[in-house]
Amino acid sequence: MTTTRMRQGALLVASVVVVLSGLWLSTQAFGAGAVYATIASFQFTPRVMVAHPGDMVTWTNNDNYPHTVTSDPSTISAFGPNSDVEYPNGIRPGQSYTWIVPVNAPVGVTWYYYCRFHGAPGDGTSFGQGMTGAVTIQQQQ
Ligand SMILES: [Cu+2]
Repeated sequence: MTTTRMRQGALLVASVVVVLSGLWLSTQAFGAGAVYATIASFQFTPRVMVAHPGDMVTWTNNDNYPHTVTSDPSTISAFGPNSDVEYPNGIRPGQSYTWIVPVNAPVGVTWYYYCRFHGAPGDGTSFGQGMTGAVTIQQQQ
């Protein structure tokens, strides 16, 4: 291979990298991020998640019992996670529930949630009792 060809090859690789990172950036700007949590041993892990407007937040039940992801009562709860919409009898073992953060979700807001079988709601600004978790909305980077 001549030096010229090697230079051309390197240029091609560099171009592909630039295009790919551009795609990645536009995907991020579009808000197609994904955040994951698991449910096991009557706990949400991680208990506190950080997401951005437009992100998909998915909980997967790896436990042996059904659980729910139920927003605490508050002014923002109507737009928060509510697994009953998809699974009225709870998220069964092996099932996943996905909530999409509203694209107009206020940055800095925290959705507190609980499992209505094994927990109790807080006042919308703090954890309730038993199985509880929270999703905090941060600014898109
Ligand atoms: Cu539960």
